[in-house]
Amino acid sequence: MTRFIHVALGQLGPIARADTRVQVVARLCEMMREAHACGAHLIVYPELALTTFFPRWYMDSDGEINSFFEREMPSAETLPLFALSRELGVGFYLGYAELTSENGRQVRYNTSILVDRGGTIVGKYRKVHLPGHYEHEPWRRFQHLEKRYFTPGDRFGVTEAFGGKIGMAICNDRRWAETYRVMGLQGVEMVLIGYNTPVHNAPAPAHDDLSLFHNQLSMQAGAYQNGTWVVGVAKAGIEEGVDSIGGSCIIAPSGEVVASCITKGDEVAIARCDLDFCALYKRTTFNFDLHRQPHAYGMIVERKGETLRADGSPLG
Ligand code: CDV
Repeated sequence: MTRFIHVALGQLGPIARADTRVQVVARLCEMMREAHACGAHLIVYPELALTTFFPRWYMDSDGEINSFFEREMPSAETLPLFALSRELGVGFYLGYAELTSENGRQVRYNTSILVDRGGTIVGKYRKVHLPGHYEHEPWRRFQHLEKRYFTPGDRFGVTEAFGGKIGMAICNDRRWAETYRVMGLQGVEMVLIGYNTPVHNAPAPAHDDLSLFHNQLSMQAGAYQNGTWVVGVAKAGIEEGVDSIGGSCIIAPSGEVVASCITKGDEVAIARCDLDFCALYKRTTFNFDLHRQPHAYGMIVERKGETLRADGSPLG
């Protein structure tokens, strides 16, 4: 039996600082309706899809910072998206800033959720690779304060949903081979990734002209080397004076792009993705059991209080 997911890219154009959650959710709902009309089962929205990309500003007051965060999901403002998901039978991936409490302390994460076709949250992921810096750096044209505003997540997992094994990552995660490989080792068949990537890279301006190329390069390599579909979705365009790349696309386990957005605004594009196509790569070129050589990679793992080599042998 062949397993297909009809996946829609739900690329967003800019969100202004003054835009309300209600306005943004209305845009997300409109795209979900369009995706449904095109036959989608799942729509993927970007990272931090409910607000402007606020880490570009230095803030000190908890009240101001927390105004960009969600205390619950669904919330009163996001409930219409969940209701529409249930009505249309379209699941979604949504990135947002999460404010929670752990041991009586407030903790902030850069989070994404996976919602099934019945409007129920079936997976949650917290961004592991947080880019940028902690303090105000006035030499930059704009700040990138993710390290200040977020605590890093601590794991990559795979959720059984939409008839397959679905993984999530967020923006900077897509540049790291480990992101795909850790989920690849769990048998992932589709990795969903939302991103906000300014064209200008302050610490490395020589890379500005390569920002779209590096986006594609990372995701195509991750797909091919792990025999998985990869769905990357941008918040694109000029937002509060900062230009961000588009380039949202769906990549097959062959590494080939099968659908992409062509604007830097709100745009839906769709592809029919055969999850069984992953097996062709997973059982041949990237048959991990047959061809990986973890003992040669110098990897060590912790298991039940013991430190072991990746092949399970004792370290000493
Ligand atoms: N939101 C991000 O994680 N952006 C980074 C930028 C700072 C390079 C990215 O990897 O696209």
